[in-house]
Amino acid sequence: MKRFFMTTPIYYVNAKPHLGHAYTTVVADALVRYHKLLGEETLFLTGTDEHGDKIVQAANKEGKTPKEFVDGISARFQALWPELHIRFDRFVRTTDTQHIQAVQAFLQQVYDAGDIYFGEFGGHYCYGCERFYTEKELENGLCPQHLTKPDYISEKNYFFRMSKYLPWLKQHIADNPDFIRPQRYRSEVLAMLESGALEDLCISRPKTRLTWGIELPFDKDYVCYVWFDALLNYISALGWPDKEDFTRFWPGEHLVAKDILKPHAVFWPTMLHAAGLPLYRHLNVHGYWLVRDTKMSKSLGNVVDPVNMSKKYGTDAFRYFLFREMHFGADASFSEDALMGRINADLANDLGNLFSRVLSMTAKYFNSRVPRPKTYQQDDHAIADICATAMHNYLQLFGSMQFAQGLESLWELVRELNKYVDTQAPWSLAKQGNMERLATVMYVLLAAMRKTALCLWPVMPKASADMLSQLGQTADQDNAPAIRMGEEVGNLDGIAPGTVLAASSNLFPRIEVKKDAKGNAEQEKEEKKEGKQKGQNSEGKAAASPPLLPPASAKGLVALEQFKALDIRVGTVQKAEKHPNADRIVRLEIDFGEAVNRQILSGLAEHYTPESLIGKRVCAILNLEPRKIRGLFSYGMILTAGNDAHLGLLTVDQNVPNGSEIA
Ligand code: ME8
Repeated sequence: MKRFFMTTPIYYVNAKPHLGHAYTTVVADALVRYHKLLGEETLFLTGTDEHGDKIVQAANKEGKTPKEFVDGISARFQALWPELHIRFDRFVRTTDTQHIQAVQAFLQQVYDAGDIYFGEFGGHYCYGCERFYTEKELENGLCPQHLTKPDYISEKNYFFRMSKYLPWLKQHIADNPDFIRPQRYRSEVLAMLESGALEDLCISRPKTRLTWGIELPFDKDYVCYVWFDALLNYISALGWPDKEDFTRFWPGEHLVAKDILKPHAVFWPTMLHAAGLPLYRHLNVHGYWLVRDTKMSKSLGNVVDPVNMSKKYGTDAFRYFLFREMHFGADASFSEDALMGRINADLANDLGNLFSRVLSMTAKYFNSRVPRPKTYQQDDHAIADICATAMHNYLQLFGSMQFAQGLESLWELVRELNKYVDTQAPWSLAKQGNMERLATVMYVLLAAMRKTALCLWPVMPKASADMLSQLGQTADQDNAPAIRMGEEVGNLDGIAPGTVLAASSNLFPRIEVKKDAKGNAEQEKEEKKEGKQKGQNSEGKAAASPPLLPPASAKGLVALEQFKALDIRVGTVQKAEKHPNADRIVRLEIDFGEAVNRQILSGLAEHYTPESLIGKRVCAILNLEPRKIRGLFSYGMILTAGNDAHLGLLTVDQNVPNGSEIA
């Protein structure tokens, strides 16, 4: 039996999980489910990364010991994943005894082999990344991740002879084109290896500077560098060096985003090679989820909470969107509008509608029992062919991480099935009393719907189980359907005549996009009114000039279109604090009825305390180009009246919803 071992990064516990963490973990979950459908034995590992300076700082902030702090957050991660229909098998924590012992055994082995040495080192240390940078790696003297100036630190430390293995690694990547995939990341790593910027890896931190880490087995005054410790989770969780799971499941399949390409593509394979262990199968690298073209981050206040989204729109619909919207490897932008669009178009209109109409017709014509098909005609063979091609492509594309394309090919089938309903018109066949043909048409539909539901189990486990049980199949969102996917492609079998079906189905109710519909309607009315005012009376004749000319504005005239191009909206301040680097500026997080609160910086600090701003209704222009002020971005401008001596906020006198447009 083939085995499939899947990992996610182990996440830092200094922040709450967001959309990015959810995406990686949902994709890993779906891949594991996909391999289950293929009949493989699977193991799915995720976990938390709990050592390092950042954790100590975060714990201090909350007045907790590092251990109390990490216990709390790690538990939150573990509890979160099932809410997103993620079923992991093993959860590793870098503070687990088994992990600590494995890290120490690994360090000792590499040390004994002579690949760890003690030396003096001076380097540019970024506290944000918890690592040293070489001169060449810095961008204009700044850390490329945090854009801050690293501190120059010189101290004695232990080093892993990574440079010794770099020529071997380059050859390995050259010989194995899909070791790192997609291609763009493989090229990036090869360029990194060509650049000569990589040196030996500093793998220790003196305890005088940091104590929250794993002690080196050969020197009690040092702890292990957090990345060296963290990467080893992938084998410590399998019980390396001596447990059976390691021999059963290693080598595994890794999934990460591009932010941690280098540790996974360079540090980790050289570490494994130095210890004489087989390398992982593939490093699968995805892009970033962005919000309004900017990376999500706590300081920008644009972090999307996956649990909120899944509660609001349904977990499986949210999962579907993640797979459909991001082309694996590239960045994707998240917006609630796009999410609602996908739900309405793909899930409610296409898939949901197919189930709803076919099941209610089968209830009406065959008392909710699968009819026995008679002779297949050309149209039925055509559907069988489309079904075989769609499934074949879907399975192949999914297996090679092309999820969006895979779903698109499955949706070609769903749309064809809806067309087939329209062209075969079962209602007419029923009217004509052509029950033989009607039975065949309904059977073809039900059989193809079952295949579709099976294919969707990795992406939408609960919806898939619901669809299957509506089709009279035993189904469970947590356990793979008892089928062999290989045997499902290329036929319309699998649904026995006589099977009792659900009489109706309402899988994905349409979401009413009220704001848009109403907004547009009102806008239309406005434009009609304006048409008249712009020099026409109701009969379309030219109106007389206004009797009184107003005085000219000091700023001259602007066209109405120019004013209308501004997106000015009402919002409520949720959070306000002083800008850390600018005395006159307040950093606000404002709810404009969007997926996430918007960060706006405003020169209000001399007129309002941050606390007094919380809860205030404000008006702001949202579509000004973002401006960076002393390291933070502002995504809009709050409207105020007055001057430096006396200033007030513009607000509205009625309780209109957040996000209401000012026009
Ligand atoms: O780096 N878009 O942990 P981490 C997509 N502890 N994915 C994103 C994302 C975004 N905007 N932001 C985060 C660490 N991710 C280390 C890992 S592994 C041995 C140690 C996801 O909490 C993505 O999977 O910063 C990324 O690689 C990971 O979270 C980083 O998680």
